[in-house]
Amino acid sequence: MGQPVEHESGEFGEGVRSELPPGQRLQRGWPVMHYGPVPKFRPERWEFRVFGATADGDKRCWTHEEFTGLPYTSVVADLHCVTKFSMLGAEWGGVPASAILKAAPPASGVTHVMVWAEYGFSANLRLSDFAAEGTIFATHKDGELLTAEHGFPVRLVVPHLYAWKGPKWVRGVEYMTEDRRGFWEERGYHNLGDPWKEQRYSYQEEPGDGPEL
Ligand SMILES: Nc1nc2c(c(=O)[nH]1)N[C@H]1C(S)=C(S)[C@@H](COP(=O)(O)O)O[C@H]1N2
Ligand SMILES: [Mo]
Repeated sequence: MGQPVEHESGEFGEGVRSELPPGQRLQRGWPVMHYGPVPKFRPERWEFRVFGATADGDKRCWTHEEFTGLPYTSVVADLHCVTKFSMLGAEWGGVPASAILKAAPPASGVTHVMVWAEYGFSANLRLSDFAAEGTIFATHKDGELLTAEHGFPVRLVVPHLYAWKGPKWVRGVEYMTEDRRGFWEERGYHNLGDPWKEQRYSYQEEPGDGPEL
């Protein structure tokens, strides 16, 4: 499968090894990669919304101040861009997706979520991928607040999927009782996006991997 990569000692701690998924190459530094402009953060207008099929049928809304008061954790994760470069070993700090699920429980029929960002950018995820242990709404990277171009104030990181599944500038989560394609999933990218299976493009999808295109 992937080629083993050994980091210079000290960079990520002694003996830490990451692996590159098939077809990926290691990128030094941290490029900025997204479609469209970088949004301006307006704290008085910003809110984080959970809507759709919630357990009690109500929407849930957090101001920026409230959001930063949610449970905080950190996750070391790699970021694999489908254009074939990978950044390894960032430490992301923020609110685990599991904390959102706990604060705003989904209805029992929820199978997928749509994560919404500024300008209507979106990414769909299976509920199981969203609820996975490493999935985190990151506010910090390597101990510092995110920069605007990397998603300030909040970006999603889904360590086990390609990076487009993690919107920067997230504004909300929609609970869904059936799957629907997000921004890149409608535009030729794979509905599931597992880098270890090289699920890059929608033409690779097998029956059951996603809704009809
Ligand atoms: N809102 C938004 N988030 C996005 C994207 C985008 O176009 N818009 N691109 C994704 C892709 S393809 C990648 S590789 C990562 C890149 O994150 P970075 O700029 O912090 O390296 O952001 C992801 N999140
Ligand atoms: Mo990407």
